[in-house]
Amino acid sequence: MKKIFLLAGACGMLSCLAAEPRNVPELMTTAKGEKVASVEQWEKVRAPELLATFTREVYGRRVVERPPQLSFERAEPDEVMMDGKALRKRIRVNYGGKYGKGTFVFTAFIPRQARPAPAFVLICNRKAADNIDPTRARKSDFWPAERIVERGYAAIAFWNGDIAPDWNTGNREGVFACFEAPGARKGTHLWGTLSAWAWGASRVMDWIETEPLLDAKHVGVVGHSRGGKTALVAGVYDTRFAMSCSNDSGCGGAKLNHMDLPDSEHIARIVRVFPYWFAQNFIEWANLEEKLPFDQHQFVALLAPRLVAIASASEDAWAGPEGEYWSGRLASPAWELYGKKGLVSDGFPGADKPLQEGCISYHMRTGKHNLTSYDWDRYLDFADRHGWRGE
Ligand code: GTR
Repeated sequence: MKKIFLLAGACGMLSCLAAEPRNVPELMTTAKGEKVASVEQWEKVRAPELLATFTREVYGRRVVERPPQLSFERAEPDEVMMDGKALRKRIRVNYGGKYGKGTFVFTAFIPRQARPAPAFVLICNRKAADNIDPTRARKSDFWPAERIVERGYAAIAFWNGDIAPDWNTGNREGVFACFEAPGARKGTHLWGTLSAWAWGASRVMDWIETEPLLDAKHVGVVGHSRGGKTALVAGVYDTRFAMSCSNDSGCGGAKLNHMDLPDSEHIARIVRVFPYWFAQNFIEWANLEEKLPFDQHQFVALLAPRLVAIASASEDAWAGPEGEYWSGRLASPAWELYGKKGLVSDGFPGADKPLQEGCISYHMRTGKHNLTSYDWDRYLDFADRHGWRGE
């Protein structure tokens, strides 16, 4: 792959090798070659064009959004927990389609306060019993639910594997099996598993809209790694999410493919190991990064004018921190169309120097590939900053 690097200032291990992306596909030029100069042109022409591209080439076409057969019930009685600070709800989502029925249970810890609480929905891609334990006997920094509640937000979580297993089942399991005829995927660009997990987050959102203790206008969706890719997908395909938090999402998430970051994951590798995460068309783009006519800054831009938080970790070269940062930078013109600021920054920041001035937050935490309370605190700060607690 051709390397066109610009050496930037020598500050910090990653930034002294900092590259600037080159030959990145245009964000603000339509397929017909017109410059996008208004919100109307963006919303009517350019954004739909990009959404169609990402649906066809990367994440796949969903065969269902909110299914007609959808209901919620209490999986367990509500319980006051966390020393009286939270009301726990365990909700079972039941859904059905032409080919079968599905169900999953999620947990919500809602702060006991007078006004409806803003919320964060975690798409948990790690072992549920250890990381999103509804009894709180096991606590994990991956989902610091007590801390989230203490800061005035509801902590909601579900396990991605309950929506669709994280392996290639064709369409024999999970949500796919309810809505697709057996064998229907051949030669199509139907949704991959990332899109299916994001669909699960939207069903949780369906419930949030029915729950008077929650403020459905201020709900963020959070995910780490494969979940971080999913959090972007969730926000792009469901505009009810007011914030998408994409933690260490890398290739297929926030990382720009056009940046040649040799230690990071590339398309050839991700589609070899995880072909089922994506539309089958994405496989064809292996080793063609330089020729890709689209890139992830355009996908991030589809979240405008809502809030986006992109996070990296300093020892997570596999996810490509600079590539994650740059998709935020290059997505920013979409926010500017709305008279807002995107990612306000004059260069790739060092570790633990969060950038939160505009509507795109970026931070790189010192440490390894992980979601920690440091990251959560940045997401909560960002929501506070935008008045989510109504103060
Ligand atoms: C890796 C994969 C990454 C990332 C990660 C994870 O194996 O290459 O794209 O998603 O898994 O989800 O932890």
